[in-house]
Amino acid sequence: METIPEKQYKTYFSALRRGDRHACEAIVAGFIEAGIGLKPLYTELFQRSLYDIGHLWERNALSVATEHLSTAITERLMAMTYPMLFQRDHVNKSIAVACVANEYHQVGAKMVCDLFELHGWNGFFFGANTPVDDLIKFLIQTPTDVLGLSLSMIFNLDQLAEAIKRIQDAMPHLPVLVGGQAFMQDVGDFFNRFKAVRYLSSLHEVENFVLKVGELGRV
Ligand code: B12
Repeated sequence: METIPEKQYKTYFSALRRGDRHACEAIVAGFIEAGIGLKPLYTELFQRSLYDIGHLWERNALSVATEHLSTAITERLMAMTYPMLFQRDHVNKSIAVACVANEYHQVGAKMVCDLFELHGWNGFFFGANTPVDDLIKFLIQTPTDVLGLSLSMIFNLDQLAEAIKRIQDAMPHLPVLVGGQAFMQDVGDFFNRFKAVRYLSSLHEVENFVLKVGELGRV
């Protein structure tokens, strides 16, 4: 099963909106049972529904409480995919994924980390608002092959630039992936300021990256 039928999306969205976790779980369990891939489940169900929640929230058509509840339910539902994630052999590569300080949107970052794990990588997911000093300490103690940094809010762009500068000063050869909705806006000369920083706009591009690394045997 490779896509989510529109009718089932609507049923799911309506359950999510009213905070009916059990109905959402039953729908997701049905998709997993039917052999849905991780990418369509994450993008066509979870991401799409959170974007739709965001649109309603922006128009004051639903409350902050409903948005929080929908996000919390989604994060729980993502855990249902764990049996899918660890079926493949390990490939002896690892990725760390984090959001920089003051960046609280962590769901997309988690999806990216999970997709690497699906392909046999070891994933270290730090989540929202990660202090850069602590991240650097971790990366020195536990070398990883790639670092992923997620940015949703353009007002955190300077935080991200500062974090990348400090990380690359400490680990000049660590490849850095960036992504998130902030990059859909004008980020000025952001990418000219760094070497080895790559923007991937979707889980599809993330998967192509992982497959390419697999073919080349190196990042
Ligand atoms: C949930 C949510 C929150 C939650 C987040 C909680 C959590 N646990 O993550 C909370 C309540 C904290 C929050 C706060 C705020 N939010 Co908010 N939030 C959302 C909402 C509804 C969903 C976010 C989400 O999970 N999306 C789903 C994920 C899967 O999508 P994604 O992040 O785009 O990730 C995908 C890609 O971008 C990419 N990707 C993401 N990260 C990475 C990293 C790498 C390395 C790579 C390669 C790829 C990649 O892959 C992912 C999978 O496809 C969005 C609506 C929306 N459009 O997303 C608003 C939204 C992002 N928020 C918004 C706003 C305004 C805010 C606040 C400023 C509100 C306020 N006044 O306080 C604060 C800012 C907080 C902060 N400093 O970070 C606006 C941003 C508008 C704008 N253009 O800047 C949005 C778009 C809502 C809206 N329509 O107005 N929010």
